[in-house]
Amino acid sequence: MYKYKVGARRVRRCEKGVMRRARRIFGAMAATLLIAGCNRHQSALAPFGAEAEQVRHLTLVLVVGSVVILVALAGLWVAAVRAPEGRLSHKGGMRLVLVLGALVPTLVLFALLLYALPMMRPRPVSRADLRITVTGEQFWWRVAYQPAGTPPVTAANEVRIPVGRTVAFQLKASDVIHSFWIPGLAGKMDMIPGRTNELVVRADVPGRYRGACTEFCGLSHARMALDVVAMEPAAFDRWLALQRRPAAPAPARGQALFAENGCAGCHTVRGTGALGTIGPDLTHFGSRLRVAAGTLPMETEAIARFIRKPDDAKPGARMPAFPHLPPDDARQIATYLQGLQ
Ligand code: HEC
Ligand SMILES: [Cu+2]
Repeated sequence: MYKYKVGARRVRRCEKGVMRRARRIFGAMAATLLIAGCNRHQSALAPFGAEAEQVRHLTLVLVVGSVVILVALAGLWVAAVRAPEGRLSHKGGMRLVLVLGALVPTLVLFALLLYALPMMRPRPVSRADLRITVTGEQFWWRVAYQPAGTPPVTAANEVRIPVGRTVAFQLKASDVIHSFWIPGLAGKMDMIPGRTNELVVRADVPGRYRGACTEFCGLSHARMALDVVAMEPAAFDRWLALQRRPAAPAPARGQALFAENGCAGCHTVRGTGALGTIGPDLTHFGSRLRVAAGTLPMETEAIARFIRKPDDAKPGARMPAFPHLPPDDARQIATYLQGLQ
């Protein structure tokens, strides 16, 4: 009797423990969902473009559809278990397996195919539409805007697009396979060396968003992000005209240090003597939102540290370190680069 009581108490205590743990796990899951739901910056469920809206729509149809099927199957299972003995025949069971196991899935999949195929047709592009070539590099993005009838404008690590207009991304890679994904704008598209893939999109909601490389491309693959700015068309045209201009640096010691340290061998600053093309174009570096493909904030200290030791922020980065550069010189160069608006 005594033993039994202790056992019951223990069981009760154990049950309480299980309940507490379950509550904690459910709480954590709910919190994760809530946090994920708050991210409207980089989320396929918070579309700002027509193509991503289709992806979201299709996801919704699939999720609701599969829940309906799951509930119907559970209902069937309950009915089968509860059926009085003798009501169910083997033949009837086999017929049910044939219908639900072969006929219904065939019909459902065929209907889904008919429903989804038209969504895969890309939006038509005309000669007047803006083309933007984006080339994946280890571990950054080379960008060239090609508005119809005018020479291209080079930039890097950020794309700006006009809302309401068709934009055709021409996607390439220079070294290994990368993948271009702006979840709020469209689905993924691979960037393959020696090929040009086209991704046609239309942004509908102005704002600041984020994209990322989604094909493992090396050590700093996870530090290969992309700021995306969707702008009103008139503001976009003004912005592009400014990007087209050469740099207008204010006189700064940083400019001389930039030349002396050989940075110009890899970086272009149009309008100065810097013509390198191995690294990102820095002509309007200061107008970018972030540094080194979304890795660092646009702040003097962060840039100076990156210049001296790029590996600290981006392991495996294809930019040599300049550890011998006095920190103050690095700060001077950073200030000069930030001034390139
Ligand atoms: C051998 C070529 C090479 C040299 C020399 C070089 N860089 Fe770079 N630089 C790169 C590459 C490649 C990247 C891209 C790194 C990444 O993000 O993965 C880069 C990135 C940068 C960035 C970030 C650009 C952006 O769009 O956010 C800055 C700033 C920069 N370099 C400044 C300098 C300065 C200043 C010097 C000279 C002290 C220098 N670089 C010398 C190749 C070079
Ligand atoms: Cu990549």
